[in-house]
Amino acid sequence: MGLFSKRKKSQESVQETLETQVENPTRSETPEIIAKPEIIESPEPSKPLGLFGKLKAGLQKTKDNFSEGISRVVNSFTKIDEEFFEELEETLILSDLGVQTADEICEQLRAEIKRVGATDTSVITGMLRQIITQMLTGDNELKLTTSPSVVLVIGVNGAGKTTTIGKLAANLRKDGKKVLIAAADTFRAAAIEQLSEWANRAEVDIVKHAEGADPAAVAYDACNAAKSRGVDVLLIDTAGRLHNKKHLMEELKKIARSVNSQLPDCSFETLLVLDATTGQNAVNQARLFNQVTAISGIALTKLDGTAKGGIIVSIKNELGIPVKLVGVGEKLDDLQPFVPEDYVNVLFPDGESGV
Ligand SMILES: Nc1nc2c(ncn2[C@@H]2O[C@H](COP(=O)(O)OP(=O)(O)O)[C@@H](O)[C@H]2O)c(=O)[nH]1
Ligand SMILES: [Mg+2]
Repeated sequence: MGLFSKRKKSQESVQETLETQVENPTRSETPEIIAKPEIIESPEPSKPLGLFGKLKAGLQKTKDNFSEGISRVVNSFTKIDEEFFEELEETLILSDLGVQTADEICEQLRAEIKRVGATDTSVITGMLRQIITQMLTGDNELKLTTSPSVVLVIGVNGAGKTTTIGKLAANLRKDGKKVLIAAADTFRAAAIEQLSEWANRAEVDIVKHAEGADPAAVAYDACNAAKSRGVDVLLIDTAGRLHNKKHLMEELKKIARSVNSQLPDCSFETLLVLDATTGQNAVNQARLFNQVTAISGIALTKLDGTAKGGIIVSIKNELGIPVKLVGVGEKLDDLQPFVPEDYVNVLFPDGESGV
């Protein structure tokens, strides 16, 4: 049983019509949305790590930052008082959970402490585990309930869309799914070539047109091909260099219309790819994109190169968009379904939980 299919439980298929998915109103034009990535260190030579091992290795910097900060606060206070909460909240903010989420976590913690009548800090880590797990849980799986299902992949240039599509295609194929990729980022010939290489590596088919072609036409052809070839999942790559919300919205609407006309009842995901190294800026990007189109899930890339993995919590808590996939490296097998319990277990390993 494969990595992606084994987590598939009974789930309602969200078959919203594509028209309603892209109907969010546009606002005034916004400044160009640009990712500001940190320098990523080259990946370590590969050892055979399991899925959890890879996640753990990928989250190492986040763990160092986050759990060591929490342990320091918990260990330096014996009593739970206002000063303790102030320190804790500051530590959560410094771990990239964002002000709003850090505040909400502390509020929930206060309520729980009151409920159980706790007075010393030994219970804190266990409570934090529970609160954060709960915040992250809900709708974490990609919905691929029809054949074909469609995943439209959006995000700013450099976020990791093309790479994520390649990895996802490989994972799904390993799970026994028939996958097709659509090269709807037609802006540069190099983008089409890059995606073709990933399709080769993942051993899946690709539908592409020439550079400068209409992305909606590529999507249209890809949907037809998906139907006629008995494809299970169609992954659509898009360009990330659109300069304003109106343009982006129109582009995505056109692509969605193509899909809707060819595969009217398909299971449809709009996956926003975010670069974790950009920290809270990624949360702002998600907010902007969500005004342009209804995002159904997030793929958070480059967790392996950053201590800012805490943003997973603020994305879910502040925007209500579930993280569904995490990228922990540049290789074909460096994409994982996001499992909240595993994430929390990496950040608070057993034995440090205080429970
Ligand atoms: N370390 C690391 N690098 C990644 C990850 N995902 C993508 N990248 C790198 O990010 C860069 C941009 O990726 P690309 O897929 O071309 O982004 P796109 O412009 O959104 O399509 C490439 O060099 C990728 O190898 C990841 O999870 N970890
Ligand atoms: Mg690309």
